[in-house]
Amino acid sequence: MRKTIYILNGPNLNLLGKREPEIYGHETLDDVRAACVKVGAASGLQVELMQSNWEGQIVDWIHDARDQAAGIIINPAALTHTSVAVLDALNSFSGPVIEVHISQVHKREAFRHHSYVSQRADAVMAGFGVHGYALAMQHMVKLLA
Ligand code: CA2
Repeated sequence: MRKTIYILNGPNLNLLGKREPEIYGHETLDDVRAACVKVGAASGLQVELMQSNWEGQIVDWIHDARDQAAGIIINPAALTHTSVAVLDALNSFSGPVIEVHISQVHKREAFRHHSYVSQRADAVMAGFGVHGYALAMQHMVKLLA
């Protein structure tokens, strides 16, 4: 059976490519999905990319990943900086977790410098633009090899 990677995206990332291109670029989540599917296909990994504006939905998907996914790539968006619930859910998942931020959060406002999710993440990407997702997929391939 092919392994599946969940790529989870938090609040407002549905606007990717449609607003604030100076920070987040012009590419959409569909473009991100296509790039990650391509990386996965070369290594026999399947990709499921989801986005929600609801914290509880992200938590539920992380719980689903316990049975359904070999690894999680997550851009928790604003929940990065606020959500103990997302951290607790990730702590219940035993596979590799990679945290992705499109922007270089450490160059931005101080409140973006702290991440609850980083306490669980096996790797963190920030400032690579949306290319960070495909890079995270490449690293996921290595972690699962
Ligand atoms: O840089 C990232 O990927 C962030 O996770 C994005 C979050 C922000 O709260 C984090 O501090 C860093 C915001 C996501 C909002 O996404 C938008 C995309 C396009 C237009 C408007 C919002």
